[in-house]
Amino acid sequence: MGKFPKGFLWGGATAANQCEGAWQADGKGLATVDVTPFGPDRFPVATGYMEMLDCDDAHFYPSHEAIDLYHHYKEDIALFAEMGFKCFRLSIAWTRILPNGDDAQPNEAGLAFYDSIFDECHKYGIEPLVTICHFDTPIALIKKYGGWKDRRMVDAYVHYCEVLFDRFKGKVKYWLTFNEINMLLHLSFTGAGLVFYPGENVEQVKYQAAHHELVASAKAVKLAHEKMPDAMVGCMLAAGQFYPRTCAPEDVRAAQEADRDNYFFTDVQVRGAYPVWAKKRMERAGVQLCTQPEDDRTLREGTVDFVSFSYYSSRCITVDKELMAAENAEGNAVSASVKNPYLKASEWGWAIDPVGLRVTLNTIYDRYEKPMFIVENGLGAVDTVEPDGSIHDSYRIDYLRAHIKEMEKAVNEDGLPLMGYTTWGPIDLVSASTGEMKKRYGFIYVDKDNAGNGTLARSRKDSFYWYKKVIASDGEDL
Ligand code: BGP
Repeated sequence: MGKFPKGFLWGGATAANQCEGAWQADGKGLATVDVTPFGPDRFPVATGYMEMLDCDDAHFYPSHEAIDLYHHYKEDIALFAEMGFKCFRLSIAWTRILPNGDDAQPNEAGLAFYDSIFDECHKYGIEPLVTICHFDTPIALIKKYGGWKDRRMVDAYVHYCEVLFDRFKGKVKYWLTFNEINMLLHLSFTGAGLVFYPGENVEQVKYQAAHHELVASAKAVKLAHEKMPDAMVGCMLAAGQFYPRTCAPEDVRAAQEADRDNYFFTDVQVRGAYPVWAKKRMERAGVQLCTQPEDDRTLREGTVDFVSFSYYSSRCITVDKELMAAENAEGNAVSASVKNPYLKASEWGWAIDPVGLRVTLNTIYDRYEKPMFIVENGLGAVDTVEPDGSIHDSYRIDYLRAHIKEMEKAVNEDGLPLMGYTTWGPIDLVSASTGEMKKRYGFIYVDKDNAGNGTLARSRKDSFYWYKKVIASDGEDL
């Protein structure tokens, strides 16, 4: 007697670039992450990306080895199976399949690698959930086109999808078109391989790129349905409700507008058209979207089957400029926000808000009335290995337990349709925002440090045994 619907997909989620390593193995080409260094200049936000693309050896690039899942996948999937995973969310590295992003012939070694991964999953009855593009635009396409600002990226992506669908139909039923598509507006290089040239209207470039990704996503959904009638294709949003810092109507309005940064993309992916406010927003920013006559129809015909999202925290917004300036002084936040005085935060300053997960689930359902899937949730924390090798990560268990409780209420008290729950980084991996190893999310510890040292040995943390119990009892035994 579990607390979740039959077939609920419990599991964990990863991204190729944060765990596979083997950055040049078996014909793989370069992607954005391979030239994203460790340290403060990880996310260049001004112009001048181009010189980064030469992959200067003076830097340390965490994704080059990562946790070497490329050579450890059997061991790692066996550990997921031991926890009782029903689902493993992973991404396919575009440049393992098409090293230049748009090669006519795919790289057989890359395809074979994912074949083995899927076979290994099915051996244990684990359903793969595949993100087609997770923060790894091919460098060759950036050099050629400047990333997603160029319309030709749509064809390259659709060609890539065609290769994947033809090869993996029958092995993969659940697909996501772009990871955290809304991050394009904030982490433009990571999200969409965007390179800005001096004098360009940054907003114009971002929204144009967004349009191309939306068209590409819609085409992928349609193609997936044509090639795999059983397929379920979802969008993927970095979610987390924006709260007004006070009940001043101006703060409430500011929060509504901030939330729209999230829903800009999903509104199109779920409803099949731009909402009116989005058009006005672009107009105000001086954006003139360059479109093709068939785009409206493409967007309409390519709506997703479900809405998936990551949830780590909620955010607070205010119109109080001084407060905003004071709290965002370091300028390293993904999107500007202020502290919520009612919430504690992680060591990396991310507010911990389990109730916010229930709020977010309800907001998304009210807006779309589609099945939902929580495909990322978790606590990034520093773990201590005891002399006997054990790792007592009660803080991680507390975080996840509190979130699962709220998710359960959303399902049983609010009646929301939830397909599954995959925690972020079930095995420690490289952090996307910082490049660190010490920001760990895993149930499985990996012996590797920020400088890349370590044996890569895997070991079970306390949370490993806890999550196994949660899955076995279908959420009953928390
Ligand atoms: C999401 C990304 C993931 C992941 C996660 C945790 O934004 O989809 O790739 O890394 O955040 O973030 P971080 O690794 O920065 O702690």
